[in-house]
Amino acid sequence: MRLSRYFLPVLKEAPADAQIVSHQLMLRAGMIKQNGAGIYSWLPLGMRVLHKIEKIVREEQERAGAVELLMPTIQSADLWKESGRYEAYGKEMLRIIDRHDREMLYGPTNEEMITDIFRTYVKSYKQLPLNLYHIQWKFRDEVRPRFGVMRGREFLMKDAYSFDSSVGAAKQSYYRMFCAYLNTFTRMGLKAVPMRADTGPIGGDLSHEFIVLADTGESAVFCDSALVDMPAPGADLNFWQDLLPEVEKRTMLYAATEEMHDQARFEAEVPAERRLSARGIEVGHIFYFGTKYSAPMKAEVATSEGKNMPVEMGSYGIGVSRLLGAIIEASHDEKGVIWPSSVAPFEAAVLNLRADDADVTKVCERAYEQLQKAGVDTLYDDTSERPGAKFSTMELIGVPEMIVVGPKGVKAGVVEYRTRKTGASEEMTLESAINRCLAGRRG
Ligand code: 5CA
Repeated sequence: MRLSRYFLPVLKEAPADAQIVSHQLMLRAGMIKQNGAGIYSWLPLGMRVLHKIEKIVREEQERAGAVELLMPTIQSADLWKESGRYEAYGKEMLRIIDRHDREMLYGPTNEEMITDIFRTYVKSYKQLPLNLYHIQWKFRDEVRPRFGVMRGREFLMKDAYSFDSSVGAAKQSYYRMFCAYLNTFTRMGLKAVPMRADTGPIGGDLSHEFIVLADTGESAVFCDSALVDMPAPGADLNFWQDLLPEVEKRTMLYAATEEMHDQARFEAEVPAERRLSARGIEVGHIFYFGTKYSAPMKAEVATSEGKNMPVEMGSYGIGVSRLLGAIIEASHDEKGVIWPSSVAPFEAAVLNLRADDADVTKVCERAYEQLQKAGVDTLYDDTSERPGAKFSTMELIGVPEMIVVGPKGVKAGVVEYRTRKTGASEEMTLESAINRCLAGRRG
């Protein structure tokens, strides 16, 4: 992408009401624009990151056996009356009356709708296990929308729903998502710790939140630091074996959110030097709730004995739009965002320090073309801004790698290669700099 043709409205100052660094940086880097309380437009740069996060989420969902579909944002109240949640959900639900006086709502979650889809088509245990997911906008009329995309009213969620014919099988579905979540967040450069959690309005008796540790997190959390240091299961994990050992390795270590915390147990189970009390951002939440929806909504399957039973269910959410905020909270400095390559809006940048110099421009064009040919998402700053402003913008938006081309270097046959994370800069030939960008992207 040529910057001269792009739309990147960066700001010098963040609006005063942005309280946390991720919100300030997202506004300053021209990623989002607020349109109302807790409602945002995704400007081109923000949308790129959103898409990269979605892609990782999709790949890891599919690896764990989940199948994508897409349900609408607007739902009929009738389904929610069947499950008994229509009244119970309260003021967080945005209720709408259509022209025929039908009660509708903007979906805050999709347990009812997916249960309705399931009961229409699936009748036998032979069609199970099944896990269906979508990535769709949700609306929750939060009392206090704040911190930008962290607690929005309209936000993007990945929600998956599992269906099984026994409690044992349903637990394995839960464990598959548990492991998939660890892999997903690791690929985004995050350390997300699974913690026992309260189930709230979704319900059920088994639930974990995935928490990214950050000072600005909304919840207080307590855990064994060994859990933070434990690596994710990794892409080689066989999702179709018994995953209980993989899950237990983690759940045997103490970790709890404020609502579930038991100080006496914490002190008894965790050696003093490993007791971590911190703040955290909830980026994912998984639930096993058995027949809470399938029983009232009569989503039944025939068992091998020919009897009908309500299907065993779980649901699994990831805050896709919230993840942008969480990643920035975990990875930034005083100059701006430091994106991990996997989610960076652009993987590399080419900086032309003298757009009016034909030789410099020729080298830049070559660099841009070669990077693009190699499949590297590249932003080419071909504008005539001053060098200082160009560097500041690149640092603010956090492009991981940069090739800087100026007249002195071109005469000497070299360019400058810089990494955003360390700020380190080296002179080298254009070919070497391009190879470094390709290697950085793989690493
Ligand atoms: N139906 C279940 C699982 S699919 C569910 O809705 N779970 S949830 O309420 O915990 O939401 C799932 C994830 O969405 C949360 O872990 C969080 O990361 C994200 N989320 C929830 N509310 C908001 C919000 N107001 N703004 C941004 N992200 C949110």
